[in-house]
Amino acid sequence: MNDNLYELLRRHFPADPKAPWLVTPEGDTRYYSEIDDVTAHYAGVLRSLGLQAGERLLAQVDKSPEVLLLYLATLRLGAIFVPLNTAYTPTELAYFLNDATPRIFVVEPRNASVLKKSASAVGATLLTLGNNGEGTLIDAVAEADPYTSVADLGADDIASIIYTSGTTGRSKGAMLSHGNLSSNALTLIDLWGFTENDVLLHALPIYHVHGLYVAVHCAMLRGIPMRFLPRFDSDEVIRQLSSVTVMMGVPTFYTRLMDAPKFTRDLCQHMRLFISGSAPLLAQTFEAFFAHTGRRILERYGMSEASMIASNPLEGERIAGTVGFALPGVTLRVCDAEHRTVVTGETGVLQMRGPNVFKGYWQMPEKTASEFTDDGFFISGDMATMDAQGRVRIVGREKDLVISGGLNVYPKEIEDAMDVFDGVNETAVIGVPHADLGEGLVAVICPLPGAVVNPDAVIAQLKTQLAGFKVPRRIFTVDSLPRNAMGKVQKNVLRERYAQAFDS
Ligand code: MLC
Repeated sequence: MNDNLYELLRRHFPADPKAPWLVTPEGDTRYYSEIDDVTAHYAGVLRSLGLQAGERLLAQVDKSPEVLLLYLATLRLGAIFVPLNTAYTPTELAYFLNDATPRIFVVEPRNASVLKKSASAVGATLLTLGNNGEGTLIDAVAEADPYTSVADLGADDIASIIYTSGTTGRSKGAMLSHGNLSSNALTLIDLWGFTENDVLLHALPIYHVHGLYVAVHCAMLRGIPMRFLPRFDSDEVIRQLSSVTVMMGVPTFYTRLMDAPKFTRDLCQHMRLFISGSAPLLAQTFEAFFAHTGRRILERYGMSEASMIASNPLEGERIAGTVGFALPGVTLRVCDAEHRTVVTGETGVLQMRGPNVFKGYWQMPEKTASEFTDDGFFISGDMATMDAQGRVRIVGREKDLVISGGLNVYPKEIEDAMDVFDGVNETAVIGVPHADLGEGLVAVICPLPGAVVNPDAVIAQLKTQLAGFKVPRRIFTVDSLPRNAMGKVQKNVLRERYAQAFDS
């Protein structure tokens, strides 16, 4: 049997040639019946450029139907798709290029001249793909011989690498196999009760597991249409809502919708399901949404290393502040530092095992080994409790991590960048409550004696190096950072001190 995920998806394409796959707000409709032919042509182009099974295709491109076709073509060839956040700067991209050593790098036409040199430095062929379907990739399609087969793969072959920031400041590439992705998607379509009558609202970015895998695979395995928005925009979501039955989003989507005057209870009555993930859904958001719409958001829990892990039930009680139960086939346990399961209800580190759990970090065998227990459980780094029924509550993080608008940010990366700025002695970056983003980034800077640090200049300098979502929105200067007896910076003290930083 061929375990290529493309083959699984293709088996579920509807027989009706007019079954829509994607519909954009401009009314551009793509059909399931077109996918096989178009991806054969895309795959033909990629193959003619030398892309082989197991090699990487790196893509930093705006969301468009063509990007999904490129993803599917890469799967089809058996190559590895590596999507990157469009906010990454050339400095950040240089790291990903060196680490992933792709055969092909696909970029927006507007970025091609800047990135050409760094692509050729690692031997990658640069292709362009614009969000209006223009670029050298598309130009080449007309010439290419289509690749009409589907590479024969095993379940453990790698389909994709998703980069996650790391506690050491260095991004790690989580390797997800065809088996990881298919098992997860097959579980979710049943768990969340997808039927042929559903229509999915897709407003998420497609460079992370949430928008690319969870949303797209669920829709495609049921052969249902997606209303495909280039980005989240409350007005556009409200316009589309009457045409859809399921929405997936991060908590920010739900708070922004409630802030929009046109978002009414009536608009939501036909909706089958609102799903939230990627960041904690505050109990107050869950309650407010219920009061506003009469609908209880279904909160689920996941991460790049394991896609979806736990979910509140479709039928049965959805409890605010919990992420529900382990997905079928996934084993969860809450453990102490020695990896022993703690007493029911006590706090420990959440560990997991199952067909969804990734194959390790790209070219980091030691790091991979240190994140798995001897009996094969992945150590998530999230602190959790589990009740006697198996219901999980995430109560904190073992890692120094901030989640802003559904995007993970590791403070160490930003601290490392600022520590070498002129006049800076040391820095600490923290996340504090932010009404829109859940957590907002705050930097606390301790200047060198006699030096003056200008917050605006720090922000401007950071923006040249780091993606915008990693740049702190507030900067405070202090004479010294609070430390404990061991000399470690007490971030909890700083989080308390600056808890109101975004109140006004
Ligand atoms: C954008 N900005 C952010 C930000 N997104 N700042 C902090 N946190 C974020 N998440 C900044 C930009 O740099 C810019 O700054 C300004 O905000 C406006 O940019 P924008 O692009 O117009 O922002 P907006 O469209 O409002 O985007 C916000 C958002 C978006 C929340 C809608 O970030 C989003 O779609 N997030 C979803 C992320 C996601 O899919 N996560 C899944 C990860 S998978 P400036 O200074 O230039 O103005 C995962 C596993 C799992 O976690 O379980 O799902």
